[in-house]
Parts: sequence; structure tokens; C-alpha cells
Amino acid sequence: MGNRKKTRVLTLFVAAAMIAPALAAASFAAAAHDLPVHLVDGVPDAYAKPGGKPGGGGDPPEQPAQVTPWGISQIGADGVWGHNTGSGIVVAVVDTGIQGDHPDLEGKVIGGVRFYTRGIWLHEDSKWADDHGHGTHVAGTIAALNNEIGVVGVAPDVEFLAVKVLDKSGSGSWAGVAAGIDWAVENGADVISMSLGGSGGSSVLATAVANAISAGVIVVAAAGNSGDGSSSTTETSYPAAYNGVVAVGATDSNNNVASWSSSASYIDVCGPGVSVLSTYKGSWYATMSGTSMATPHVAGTVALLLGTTPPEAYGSSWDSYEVSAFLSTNAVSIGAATNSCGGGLVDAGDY
Ligand SMILES: [Ca+2]
Ligand SMILES: [Ca+2]
Repeated sequence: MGNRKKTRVLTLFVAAAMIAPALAAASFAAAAHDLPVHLVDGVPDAYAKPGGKPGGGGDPPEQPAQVTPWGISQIGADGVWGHNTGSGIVVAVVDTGIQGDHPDLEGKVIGGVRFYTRGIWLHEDSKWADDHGHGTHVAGTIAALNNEIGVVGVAPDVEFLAVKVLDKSGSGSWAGVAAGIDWAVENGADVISMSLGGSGGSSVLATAVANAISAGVIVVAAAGNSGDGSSSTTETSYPAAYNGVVAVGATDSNNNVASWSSSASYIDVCGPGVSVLSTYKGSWYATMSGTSMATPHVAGTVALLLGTTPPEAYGSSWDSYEVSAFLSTNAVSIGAATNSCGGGLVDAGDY
């Protein structure tokens, strides 16, 4: 696991990739491939409040006063809340689960599921609570409440489906991810946000993504943290690489592309992904880095966009191809290579 060791050394800028052990394919998912899936990052850079640690049970820790994380204002999201907060939009966070009773996410999770593999069998139950922290962090960037405490997300009135397909170490299987995508579509998701990936895809994953897009769901996925610092080389990651998926790279607060942000021709936009403050398990907050953190900035922007009327050429509603193209075309130019950020930094300020 040399790669794991190497990425841990780089935790300050790119949180460690959680490389999963190979898991067996699912029973009911035909042609499931056994390639592992992993978080695009995993370990927080820092907890938000000095002297504190995430709660270990009992009363939630005293909540800090609300701050607006830098990425939220960088993409202009806070400028549209007077008329658009993502109300009525449902985002499925396909990840490690969500802490549904987090004080800054309270009441937002309207449904959830867990898929996990044991041996060759894929199991389903309702234990979708986040035992890792990553999924709760993603959720907070999309839609933490605009209240007195903690942080605030891109589209604060969005509601969530918590789709837990990764375990407490950030591991899962493509079959589980595919089942989670199918479940999200069946249960009313408008947007699916996936801060996960792997260098090899699978037919079952490809089918699930294609079906979701055909059903009119907007699919957003992280580009990956395998970048080599050069935009002219390609680091492929699935599901980001599939047609119609909104693929997201990561930038810092100076609008520079993160050196570890993977590059590829299919990347549509970048989002803020370095030192991102958001909600964390234990009713707490953490700063994390990765294209995992950039992705929910874009998923939240999609939620805002879905509240608007699409251009006439797109028909009566948005689809994932149209959203990909629109976000790229309307991104803020930051001088980044197309292979790193597509059209540039995602712009939430026009919707
Ligand atoms: Ca808040
Ligand atoms: Ca590269």
C-alpha cells in the first residue's frame, strides 16, 4: 500500500486516499466488477474549534457562531439567497452517510439507505448514519443551514437523501455504489453527488449512471486527487469519466488549481477544494481538502440552477449533459487549463 503511505504524507494538502481492499461483487447486480471504490479523500486537515474534539456521545458540543466558508462566497452562492436557496431540490449524497441530527443539518435528511457487501452478497438496511465524517462534510458544503451556528452551504434549503455506500474506513464496492445510485433515482433525487471514485470503472456502475441521467437526474462526481501537477497528463477516475457526468476539479482560495487535482478532457468545472470548512460527525466541524470538497460546491450550484428555467434550446427541463455544458460555459475564467477545470471556477452567482 505504498500509495496510501505516500498520500498520508501529503495530508496537509490532499487528505489521504482511502484505498479499499478488494471487495466481492454484488449478488443481484449483474456483471458487478470487484474493483474497489474509495473516497477521493478521507482525513480532515483540522477540526474547526481549537481545544475541542468531535463529540463522543451525550450532548452535542457547544456550537460555534456561524461563519461563511471561503468557498461559498468565492463562487457567489451567498449573493443569490435572497431569491434562491435550493428549496424543493433533493440531493442524494452517495458517500459514508450523513449525521442526520447534526445541529447544522437538522431536519434536512428526508430518507436514507445503506448498501454494503459481505462476501459476494450485497445487503441493504437503514443504517445510513455517518460513522466516518466525510459524507457529513460533503452535505454541509451543499446545504448546511443558514442559522446562527456553524457554517452555511451553497444551497441552504436543499434536502438530502443519505445514501451510505462507503463504510467507516471509506471503503465500498462498485456494486454498492451502483445500487445506491439506483435507490436515489427511485426515491426522488434531483441531483446525485459523488465524492468518490476509482481508476477503473465497472459495467454495473456505468449502467447505473447512464440510467440516472436518462431519468433526468443530474450526476456530479469528483475528478480525483491523483493529479501529478501537470494538466497535460490524464488521470482518469470513474464515475467522473462517464458521459454526461458533471466532473469536478479543485481550486484554492487564490483560484489556483490544486496540484493533486486530477486532469482529464472530460472535466467540466472546478470548485473550491482546499481547506474547506464544513460540518463533521460528532455534531462538529472540520477543515478538509480534496476534489471531494470541490464536488459538493458544484452539486449545490446545480441545486440552485435547477430552480431556474433552462435556455429554450434545452427544452422544459435540465438534463445532466445540459447542466455540464451550461456550468462549463458559464464558469468564471481563472486561467486554468481546460483539462484541469473545464470552463473554469463554477459560478453560483447568477441563479
Ligand atoms: Ca449554519
Ligand atoms: Ca495530470
